[in-house]
Amino acid sequence: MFRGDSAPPKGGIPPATKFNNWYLEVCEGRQVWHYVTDELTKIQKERFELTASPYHVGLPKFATPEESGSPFYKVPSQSHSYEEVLRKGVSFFGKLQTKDGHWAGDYGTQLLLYKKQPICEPFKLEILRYLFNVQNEDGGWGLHIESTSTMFGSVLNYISARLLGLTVEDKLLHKAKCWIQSHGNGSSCLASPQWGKVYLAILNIISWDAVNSLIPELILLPEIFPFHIKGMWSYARTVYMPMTYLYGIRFQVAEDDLIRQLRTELLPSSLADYASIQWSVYRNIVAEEDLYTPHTRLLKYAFKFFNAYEYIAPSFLRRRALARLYEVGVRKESEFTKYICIGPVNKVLNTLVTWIVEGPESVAFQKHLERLPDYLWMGTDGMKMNGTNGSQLWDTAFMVQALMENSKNREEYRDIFSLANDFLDISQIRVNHPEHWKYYRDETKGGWPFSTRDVGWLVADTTGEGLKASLLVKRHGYSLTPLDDSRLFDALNILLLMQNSTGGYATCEKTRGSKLFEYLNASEVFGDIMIDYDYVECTSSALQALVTFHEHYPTHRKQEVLKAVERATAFILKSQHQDGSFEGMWGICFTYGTWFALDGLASVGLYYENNSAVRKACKFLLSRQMMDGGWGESFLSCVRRTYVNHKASQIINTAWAVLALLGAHYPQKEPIKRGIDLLKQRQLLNGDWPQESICGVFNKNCMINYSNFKNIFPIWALARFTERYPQESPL
Ligand code: LAN
Repeated sequence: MFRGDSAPPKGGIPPATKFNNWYLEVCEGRQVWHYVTDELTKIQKERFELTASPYHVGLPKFATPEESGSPFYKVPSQSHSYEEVLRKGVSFFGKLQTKDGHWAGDYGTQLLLYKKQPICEPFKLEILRYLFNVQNEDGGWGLHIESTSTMFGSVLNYISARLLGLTVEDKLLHKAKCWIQSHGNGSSCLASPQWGKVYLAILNIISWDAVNSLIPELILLPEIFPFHIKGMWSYARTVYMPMTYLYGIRFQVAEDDLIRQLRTELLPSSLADYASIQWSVYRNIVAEEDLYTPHTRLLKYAFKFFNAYEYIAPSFLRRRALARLYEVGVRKESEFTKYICIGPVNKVLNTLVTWIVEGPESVAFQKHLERLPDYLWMGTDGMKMNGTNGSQLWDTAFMVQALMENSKNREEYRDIFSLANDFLDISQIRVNHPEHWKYYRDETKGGWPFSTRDVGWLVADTTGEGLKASLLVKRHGYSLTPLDDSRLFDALNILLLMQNSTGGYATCEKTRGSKLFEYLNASEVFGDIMIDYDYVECTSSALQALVTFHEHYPTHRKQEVLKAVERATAFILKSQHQDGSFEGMWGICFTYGTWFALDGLASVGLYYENNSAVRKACKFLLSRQMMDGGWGESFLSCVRRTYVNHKASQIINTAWAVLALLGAHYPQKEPIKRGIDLLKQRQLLNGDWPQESICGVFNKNCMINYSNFKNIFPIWALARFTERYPQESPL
């Protein structure tokens, strides 16, 4: 069962606010929640999402009388034909398309994403509801909603609840405090991993001396130096820079009563005398529950050296390093992303650094505050900070492709396509950031982001999916304003630029740094974060887009496109594991990777009948089919990097496996039909599908919720199936 979906939650925390008063407003992909207690004005009625809002907060808006007792429509659908299941699915999900053409959704992830900031009452209450909704039975919090308790999750969520006004007398907080005090082998909060220690130091609960050096001067090394931060993965680099800035100036909030109380609540009781704590002893201590990537020997030596260097760091060098960190990591990153920032972690750190450097009244700081709500999502389980400012482009591009495969009913979806095209249009990045190279940024013109254009970061595979979807709408004439050729050429240009020498594609940039960089991964909780690697998913999306582009424009940069296609195909084939599977890194896990790989290979004409790698991959999928006809993969597959069965089949895994088999032209209908039957059985009366286990992942160890996948992928699988087997009817 999906933990975040339990409302009323375990423990039965009642709704903190009136669900009817929550309204989502969207504009060019931007999603902002409002709490309105008065009658809506005319303008509000026009601006707010009157259909999607109640759905997202969990109101039974589309319920029929039988359903109304159950806020989550736990009533199976009674459809008789696959066609009917598909139609119901589309009709339901189609209604949730927002005014600007995308599908909004919950993108909750790590349980660390709350920070001290002025916050209004309904938001505060709903954040608290969420925190308690996802608290584990043992009182702690995990790294994500399905994880067992960790020090990182427990300490930061405990602090969040205290900052939001709860006292230690609160029963659930007391339990959390006991968890923290009884873990970490006597070190309690001091056994937090590096990022946790950084937050604790910022909040003045511990000293910066408990944190290993973050080496601000690294940024001053010549760019060709193998460990220059320019070579780091964009997401790691953008967090590292403001964090290192705060470390460099040893920033701490002023001590007050609350801070003093938090120190006594969180630090080990054996360390009663704060002034005499030997902080440096704790630098390398991490709770066993948290440790995923232990320090390498190289990192241990590096820390010894750099911790010693801290005592003699020349102040002129430190000043220069801090100035550069601020310029690249905070000022330009904020400007280029319209103050949204690449993700929630650097968003909050950059807001803080801007407050310190520019002051609370500064324009830059005010702009930062304006963009904080972009991350807050009001879900069925309360309010949370999303893992990015949404997954708008990603969901929309998939949905367009899913519906396109249903050729019989395509005409009926004209309005959906046309609106979605407006969104694809508005979200393509149209410019390169000024003097981007100075700030370690590459070209962006022509790319698509994962969420919204304002973020200004493109991703290789979101560019691929955005390009495919735009080309399909254009090909079928479903929009009066399809994208101009020049815009599509720009997207192609990005895809050609981003291919690595391996033939593979990474995420936001070409791979820059050496793999040796990973030896310096100090995060302790994440795997493979230091550089941008090649990924099967990114490569497959790019490959499919190149092929689709070439079908449209066979002569445009023909040789380059064909060469890129060939190299990407070779990369995918090389990535196959012995057992025939492909490991996915952004969804769970081998099912996800294998779907991407097989669709990629199918795009270049490699199918079951003519390719042994495809046959092997199909065999792998079939070996994982469960008794009930579905597929179910646990998030532990990503953590352990080997297939782990979920205890129950999952709608989304099933849809991926079915799509993969159909895409590969697997010749036998029966196993596929059993999967489709499962999707049919799980459909709810209103055409929705229930939220099951979490299905996204990043950095091996942290899961993330793609709430729209439960609709998009069953629809897509049904569309592909009914297209292939139009006469087929359910048993
Ligand atoms: C994402 C989300 C999208 C994802 C895909 C496009 C699906 C993938 O194919 C490429 C990588 C990418 C862009 C990706 C990278 C890492 C992200 C940004 C995330 C998983 C969303 C959140 C994560 C980010 C690092 C999380 C930051 C928050 C922390 C608490 C560490």
